[in-house]
Amino acid sequence: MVQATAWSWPVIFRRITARAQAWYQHHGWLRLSGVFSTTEVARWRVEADRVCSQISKAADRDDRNAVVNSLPRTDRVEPLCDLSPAFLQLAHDPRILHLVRHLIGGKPALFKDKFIAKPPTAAGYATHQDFAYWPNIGIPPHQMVSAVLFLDDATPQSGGIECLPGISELLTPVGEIADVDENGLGPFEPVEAIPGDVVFLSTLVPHRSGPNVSHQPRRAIFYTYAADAEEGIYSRYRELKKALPHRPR
Ligand SMILES: O=C(O)CCC(=O)C(=O)O
Repeated sequence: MVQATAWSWPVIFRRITARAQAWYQHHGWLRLSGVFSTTEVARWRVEADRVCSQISKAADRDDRNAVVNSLPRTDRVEPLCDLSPAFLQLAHDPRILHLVRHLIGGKPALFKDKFIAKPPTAAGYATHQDFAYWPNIGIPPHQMVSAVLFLDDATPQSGGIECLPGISELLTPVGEIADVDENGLGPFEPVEAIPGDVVFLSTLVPHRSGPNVSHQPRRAIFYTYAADAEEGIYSRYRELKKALPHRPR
């Protein structure tokens, strides 16, 4: 069942309401329902399958599966847009850019792009704040946001994301790429979503997800944007990421 904590967002462009903005500021996450149509989502599923079959043959597969500070994950493709003109176009879809602009102010520039397939049995993610994973990027945390576009139902069973609301600072030492010690923290809010929904995650919201114990995949595309960023921020992050620690298999 999908929670009531979602704002519907008709296809006609509209500002995010003041209430929804206030929710985002306080909770660090926001779900907008019905941003994309079922037809659009159906096309993304086909495209995601194509990208995944291409990546399984690609020479750079290991780099794209690498996760900073963690074991690689074969169900993850990063970067994504260079493999798919459709997903590059989607990253610049006026609906997304319009919403992002309202949340972070300033002109959104794409900073990071990835696809997570999360098929049945795939593991979850430990509690972390994304900002801790981007040391030395030089952009204040409130000027960045991630938009998560769901291709499938995200539920507690399928490995949906859970967020800890009300946190506006790093819970780990500055400059250290570390996950959050969740002892004593809580409660987390499950962020359920259906295909076509977009969930925005602030860079400081502590979040985690469980394994996918359902029989369906929980596919999602993650685009991260920075407001009024310098030209070349996307390539600068890619260079930075190469130098960050990855755990060997
Ligand atoms: O897709 C998930 O289950 C969580 C992924 C996540 O939190 C991340 O990549 O930062």
